[in-house]
Amino acid sequence: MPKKPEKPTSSKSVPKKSPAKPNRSAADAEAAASALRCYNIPDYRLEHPEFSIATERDSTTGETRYSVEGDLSADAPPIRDSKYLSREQCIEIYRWMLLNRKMEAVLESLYKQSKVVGGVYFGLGQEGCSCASACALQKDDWMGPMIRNQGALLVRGFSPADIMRQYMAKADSPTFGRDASSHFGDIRERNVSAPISMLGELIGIMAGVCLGARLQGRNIAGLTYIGDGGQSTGVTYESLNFAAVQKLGVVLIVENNLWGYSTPSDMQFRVKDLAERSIAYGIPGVIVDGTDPCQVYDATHEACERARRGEGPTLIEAKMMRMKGHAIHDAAQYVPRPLFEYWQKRDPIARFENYLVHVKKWLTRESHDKLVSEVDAFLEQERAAAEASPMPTPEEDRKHQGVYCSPECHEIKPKYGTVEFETAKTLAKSDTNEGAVHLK
Ligand SMILES: Cc1ncc(C[n+]2csc(CCOP(=O)(O)OP(=O)(O)O)c2C)c(N)n1
Repeated sequence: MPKKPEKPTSSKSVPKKSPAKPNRSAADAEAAASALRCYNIPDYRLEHPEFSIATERDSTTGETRYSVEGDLSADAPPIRDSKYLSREQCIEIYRWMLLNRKMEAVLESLYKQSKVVGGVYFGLGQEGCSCASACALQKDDWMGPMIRNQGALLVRGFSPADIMRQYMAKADSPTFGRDASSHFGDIRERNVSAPISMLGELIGIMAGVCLGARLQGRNIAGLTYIGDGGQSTGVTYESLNFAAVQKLGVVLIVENNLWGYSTPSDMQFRVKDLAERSIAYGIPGVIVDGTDPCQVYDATHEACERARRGEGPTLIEAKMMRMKGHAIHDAAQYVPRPLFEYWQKRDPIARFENYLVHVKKWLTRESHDKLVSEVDAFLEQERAAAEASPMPTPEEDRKHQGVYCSPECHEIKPKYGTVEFETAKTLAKSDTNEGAVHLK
């Protein structure tokens, strides 16, 4: 039976409230706002830090300075046990994280030796998020990494030498020396779209990839990432809304690393948690500690499973801290030092090492140190190979036909066969897929 509409409340029946206190504290205002909020977002974190960045402008110099307001004294939380990861998988993720961090240290030293063409971007402090999320993908899924997700590129099958060659613009780098930094992918074998500089564009690409797979009769997960700054772009909204409406398997990790270049996240958005934005898209959202690989893996795994079941996108907010500047040229002097110290205690690699060696005892000190030496030795080989690679020559470069190639240059075959559209006639007779109808 339909519910009887409720009577509108007359203004007379509204109980009289005492007038709002002037100058109520920020905490009172926050509590009042929370009381109005009527949705809950699952939050896997084991701590809920409460601090914010205050902005001061120096009236004489006009310079902007930031300071932290709130309590930064808490010890780091433990790693949360994964619901899905085995001992071997945890050790594997740890190995990827080490490789990610140590490879970036090599890139920094190559840059300092003037061997890098252009800048270097780092994911320091974000390795757990990049590596654990990429580990949740299956072979048929897709990934659209951003510039800080070099760990995800490693997991998806690029070698450290590929990434080093790319930064050094070598002839045998993934883009043959045309692009420095990580603007490369592999749409044939590894299902990786290249990062796109225009922030937010990758979300639409991943939605399109998922739609393409749907039209060919399968649902896949399309994992991509966006920063706390980048998620403010219009294309982020448009793309995720499209994915939500079409139930496409986009898994969007919003890497809330507290800074978008030199702008603190407190100056970028008014919501408390960026995962709240999922409510407006009508999709599930979840908050994880981005420095805890088990939380990141579990949330991404669950989102990918939903995606593969055709249930649509998920927004995962991973909270963490960008532990270096935007790129190597940026000393991040605008970041208040206590904030670095707070997040240093939450270093994902140190905490995961402690978890594996001391909490779970899945690695002994010896087996841990052996793993670290193996990563070091592997990276040394990769560095030597990348440095030995030749620089491109004009003759060699011509073979690659320039930046824009003509249609006959090389064939891109449809990944899953040709798309079969339903016509209006056949549609009437058969169960057809909704995407194909829309395209007609
Ligand atoms: C649409 C668009 N606007 C501006 C830029 C310039 N830009 C490049 S990176 C960046 C900051 C991004 O910050 P965030 O999204 O938080 O990612 P983070 O660097 O912190 O990982 C900006 C503004 C861009 N690339 N694209």
